[in-house]
Amino acid sequence: MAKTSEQSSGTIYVLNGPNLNLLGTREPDTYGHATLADVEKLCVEAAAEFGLKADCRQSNREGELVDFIHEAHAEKAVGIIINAGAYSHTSIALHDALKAVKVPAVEVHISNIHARESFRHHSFTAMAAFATLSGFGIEGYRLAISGLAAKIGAKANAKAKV
Ligand code: CA2
Repeated sequence: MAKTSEQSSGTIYVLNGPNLNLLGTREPDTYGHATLADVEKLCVEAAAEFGLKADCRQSNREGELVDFIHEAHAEKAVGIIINAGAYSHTSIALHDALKAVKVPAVEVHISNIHARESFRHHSFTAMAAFATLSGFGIEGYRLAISGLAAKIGAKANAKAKV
């Protein structure tokens, strides 16, 4: 059967790292009031506008995030959106996993990491991503999905309200 513009033509893995399960519960001045569930809903809706699915995962463990990246490759995901939290600034393992799988990746940070402490200014995961977004709040995830869709040639469907 022919695929309609409303049907899914691929899956994006949306990976959130340590402590992002706490979103909406503290530090609202830095991270806002939205919860991780709100972020994941936003991602599912944003992906659907391009006929894509969002498979959202969160882990506080570096190795599990590496496993998710491998899984994205094994499952032939069309892209990865990753906010590796503090592991962005420390994890060569996540950098290497992203480089190894060659799935196009966008790094997102809710806060502007360059306007914060100097230890947040470098990101290993950014070096393995084709683009980064930092400081747009949770809207950064929607922008990242839109940018990824453009990169892979996924078109917004007719009903999209972008
Ligand atoms: O701005 C971002 O998205 C960060 O990735 C968030 C990380 C931080 O280590 C990065 O430098 C920038 C921290 C995530 C912790 O999230 C919390 C959310 C609410 C309350 C406490 C922590």
